Amino acid sequence: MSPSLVQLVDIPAHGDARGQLSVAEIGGALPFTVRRAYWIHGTQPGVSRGFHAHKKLRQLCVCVCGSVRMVLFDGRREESVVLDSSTKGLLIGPGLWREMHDFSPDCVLMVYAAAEYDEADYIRNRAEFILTKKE
Ligand code: T46
Repeated sequence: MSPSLVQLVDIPAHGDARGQLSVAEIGGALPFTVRRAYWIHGTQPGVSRGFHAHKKLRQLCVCVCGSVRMVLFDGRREESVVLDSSTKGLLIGPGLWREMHDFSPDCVLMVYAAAEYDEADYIRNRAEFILTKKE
């Protein structure tokens, strides 16, 4: 059986009477050194994002507030997962088409990336992405 495209990792939370503190660190939830972090927020109702793949980039996505549905496609199979917890991270490796749908108005999606921003690492055309899988 093929491995799942959706790779979720647990993010430990330290809760006490004051609230929660969640941790992503190397050797824990993070399997790579973080070179960049960005966050997606203020997404307008009905708007979807993503629609690209990365050639090399590895990322960990954590929905720290609200919810979003992530869709992953490897050129053959498509899988989807709703991220709605700050204690679950979605690892997305290279060679996966990703889309983000159904953002809640309060959604804040944190993304930890293994490399700096590089537009040359993106494949933004779905047909071109599918062709890379046939090479
Ligand atoms: C991904 C999904 C989950 C930068 O200048 N620096 C950055 O580090 C990033 C990530 C983006 N940008 C610029 C490029 C565009 O002009 O910000 C603009 C929006 O980026 P984009 O349309 O690629 O955003 P999303 O939400 O479609 O995709 C993003 C990431 O780009 C991508 O790596 O995997 O989130």
